[in-house]
Amino acid sequence: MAKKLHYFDFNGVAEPIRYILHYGKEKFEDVRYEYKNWPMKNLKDSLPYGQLPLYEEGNRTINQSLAIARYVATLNNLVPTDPWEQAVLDAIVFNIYDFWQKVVAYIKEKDLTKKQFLKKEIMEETVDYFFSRFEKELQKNKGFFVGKLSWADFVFVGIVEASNLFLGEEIERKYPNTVALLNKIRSLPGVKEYIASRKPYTF
Ligand SMILES: N[C@@H](CCC(=O)N[C@@H](CS)C(=O)NCC(=O)O)C(=O)O
Repeated sequence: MAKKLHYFDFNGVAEPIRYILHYGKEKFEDVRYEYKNWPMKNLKDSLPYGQLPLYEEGNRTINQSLAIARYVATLNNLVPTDPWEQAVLDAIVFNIYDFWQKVVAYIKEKDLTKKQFLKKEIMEETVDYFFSRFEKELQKNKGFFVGKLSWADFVFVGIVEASNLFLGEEIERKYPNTVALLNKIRSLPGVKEYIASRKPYTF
């Protein structure tokens, strides 16, 4: 069945999905829309909730980046079978997205003074609040979120990279377990070749 992932021409919330699909050596069409042309009314109106990403498989579609990431991860043995571990990872990805929502608020803010304030808050408080906790999880689980590679690791790395793109920072700098996980995911077979072939992202 033909697989297609529709998203913008930057990393954002779709990059973890792209990473998982490449890691799984899945054949898929990586459909990218130029953000500067958004909103493309016809496309937006055709989307179930007016937003991207959208994942297509044959004649079926799903939206919501985490649902898509979890689904493609399941196809590639990146979701544990143990229900407790599954719930632990669900909690982790929601924690990662709680952090991401702060970055989204910064991205969306149009008022420059407020935007500066949000960035200062993220860099001086929010990053440490979340990343000190993520570090503890990684430390106690052999460098992963549940002791072995899982979909949460991909979501984490993708969100760190997306945050860096929009903030113009390297938020992982002070967090050694995070840096190690980034390097691990980026050098996985499939992911490594994809990164080497990808155009640099700008925003
Ligand atoms: N909760 C959704 C959020 C999707 C979302 O915010 N998409 C943004 C890009 S990251 C979008 O489509 N923005 C354009 C718009 O809302 O018109 C998810 O995780 O997939």
